[in-house]
Amino acid sequence: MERTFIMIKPDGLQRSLVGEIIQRLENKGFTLVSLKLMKVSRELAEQHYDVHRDKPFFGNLVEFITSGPVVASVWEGEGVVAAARKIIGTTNPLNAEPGTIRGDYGISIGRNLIHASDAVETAQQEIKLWFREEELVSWEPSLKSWIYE
Ligand code: D4T
Repeated sequence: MERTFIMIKPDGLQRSLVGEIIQRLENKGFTLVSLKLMKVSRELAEQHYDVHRDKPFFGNLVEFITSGPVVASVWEGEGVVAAARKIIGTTNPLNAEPGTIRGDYGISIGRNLIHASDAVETAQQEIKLWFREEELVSWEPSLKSWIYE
């Protein structure tokens, strides 16, 4: 089973969208493997966004992510990495399709509510960066046979 890393950013918390966002992922049928509310250190933020280190928006991005608490989570399911990106919508919320999280709730690219890993390999690296092995809980949802054929 594939796993992905999903983080609700400080704007998602300030706007009271934590429950709504988690609900959408649960409704789809994905399984929650770990969940924590945390204040992100500058070191972790810089490591997480390392690929963007040379971009002009890097400073603001790190400031933003460290500005308030985030909700970090790990989700499991068939094709969860790509599917979660679809549920979330394109990076710029103004262009994101209605029905996606960013499409329904966002306007600015710097306030796009949520992060999800962009590939299976990235997901593995991000889960390792944000969670200790013992924080990941493997469990078998009893509804599984009603979600998967
Ligand atoms: P994240 O990583 O937050 O899930 O977003 P995406 O995967 O959809 O988009 P990304 O990596 O290209 O961008 C990371 C993060 O930077 C912010 N950003 C991005 C920004 O503030 N200005 C910009 O011009 C871009 C491209 C938004 C998401």
